[in-house]
Amino acid sequence: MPQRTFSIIKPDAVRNGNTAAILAAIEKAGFRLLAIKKLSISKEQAEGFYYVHAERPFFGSLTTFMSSGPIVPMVLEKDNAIADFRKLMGATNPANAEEGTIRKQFAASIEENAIHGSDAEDTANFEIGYFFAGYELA
Ligand code: 3AN
Repeated sequence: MPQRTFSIIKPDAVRNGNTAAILAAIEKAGFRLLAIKKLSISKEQAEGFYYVHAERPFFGSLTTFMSSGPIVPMVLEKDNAIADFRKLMGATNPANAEEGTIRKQFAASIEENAIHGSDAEDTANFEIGYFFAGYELA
């Protein structure tokens, strides 16, 4: 059964001109692009998205970074999409990311790490709903 996951190409990767290369890697790995857009979000909107991290020491800088420029949120579909996409992204810290992963190729640091991917089905549902209306996924 196809599963949906949610991803964001983060401001560092958009700024560095890596959007198309990252999308190509995602499609090559077998994910279908169900919906995609490009926009900038406010600090408050970034805080709403990352509310689960509100108590973490990096919350302030993470939400400043995520509101620092355009991002590309998208909904992806594939069998086992959530786990497979986490594998394709690589470790949160690019220094620990495996060869061939998106973060190994495109991320500079643990915070500016090029891409986001949902970590579970309930968070995927929340994150998809945060950025996309139902009619955009029809
Ligand atoms: P992942 O994105 O791999 O699921 P999470 O959910 O632990 O990682 O963290 C969410 C985001 O917060 C990361 N993508 C990264 O941008 C940032 N982050 C995580 N850990 C740190 C850290 N120790 N210092 C700075 N930023 C961090």
